[in-house]
Amino acid sequence: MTDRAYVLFEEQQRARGIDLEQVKKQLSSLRIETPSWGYGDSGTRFKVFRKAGAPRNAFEKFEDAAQVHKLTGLCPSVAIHIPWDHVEDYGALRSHAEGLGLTIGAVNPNLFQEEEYMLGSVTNTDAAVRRKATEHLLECVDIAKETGSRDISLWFADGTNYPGQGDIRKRKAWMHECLAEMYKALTPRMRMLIEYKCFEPAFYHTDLADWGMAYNLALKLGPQAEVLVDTGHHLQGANIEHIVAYLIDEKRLGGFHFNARKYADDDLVVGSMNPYELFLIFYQILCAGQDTDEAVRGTVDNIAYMIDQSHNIEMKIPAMIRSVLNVQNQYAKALLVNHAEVAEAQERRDVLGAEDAVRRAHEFDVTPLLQAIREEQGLPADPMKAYLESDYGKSVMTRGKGGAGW
Ligand code: LRH
Ligand code: MN
Ligand code: MN
Repeated sequence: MTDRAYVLFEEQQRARGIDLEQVKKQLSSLRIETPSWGYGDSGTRFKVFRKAGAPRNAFEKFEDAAQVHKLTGLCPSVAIHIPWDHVEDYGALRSHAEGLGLTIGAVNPNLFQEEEYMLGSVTNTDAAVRRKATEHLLECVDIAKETGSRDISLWFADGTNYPGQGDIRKRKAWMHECLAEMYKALTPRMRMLIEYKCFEPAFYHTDLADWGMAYNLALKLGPQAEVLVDTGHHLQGANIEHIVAYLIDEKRLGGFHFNARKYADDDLVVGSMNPYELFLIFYQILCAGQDTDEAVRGTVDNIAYMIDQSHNIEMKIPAMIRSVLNVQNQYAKALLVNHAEVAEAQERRDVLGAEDAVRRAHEFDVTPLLQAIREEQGLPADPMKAYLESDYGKSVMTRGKGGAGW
């Protein structure tokens, strides 16, 4: 590598005691799953702007996702959402994905769009509705078997809007009962990733409002149930990296849904507003990755990094490219933390020294490093530019308007 910027970067990092070969190895193994629903026409409750060229079905969503992987080398799997991505033959969808160099990732059941679920799905007072919801969960386990998916991500819109509207403790028991039935249907390699959200669409109480409730449920279900941290699902000021460190230490962090949190749930580009938070999340993960406890390291190795964004005004494929590049960027910066330096400062009880050792890593421009890696992997140095200069965006215009929404 003769690029001057990279030579300088290499010198600078070696002088700090950073093993760049190791950094490159870790960077090269980063995988970020993209969501099928991030490619289709989607939006907010106010308006969905229909875009020409939007994918019309699950097969076309995978074609768009393949572009993101082709240019970034980061996204070989795509999460699906059922029934948004319902197809007659999941084997055919799987072959289509594989033909594009992709695999089908997490299966996401949808328990929030049927009339019957207005007052809850797995927490509904009506046993017939809970049965219907459980059947859908079981259907998703079967789909996961066909698609070869390991993970089933569970997010529930369940909750109440007013005090007294529901019996909170009964709802808790019903949810546990339905999920325990689902748990029994899992194959040994499958995982249930349980997502929590502090509010919305219910505004008085959410049945799984925070990581503690999701963790408690996972504990009760068994070792194949883990917690999924959606970065958009916290109250302002929540220290997400603390939650991450805690869950890894308890060996129950299953994965992430990345997006940008401007209020609570939203679907804006991850890293666009608070990249330092993302960096600090990765810093905690990397700290845990050095743990002497093999089980903690095993948890770290199995974290599923996923994007959960439904872009409204953005161009879908470029927005997804931007998102995964932002994640890669912050991960690269976190890899530059000198952990020995932090430990020494902690030992000296040097508060500012420790903070400085962490923050300094964030201040490096990692562009030369990422470009070097992309060059080594035969990828475009600037994936966004490469996409915008490609004809793919134009070629999908034959699809016309009226694509698949969510
Ligand atoms: C709603 C939500 C949730 C799910 C996704 C499909 O909050 O964003 O995070 O994972 O829809
Ligand atoms: Mn989510
Ligand atoms: Mn969400």
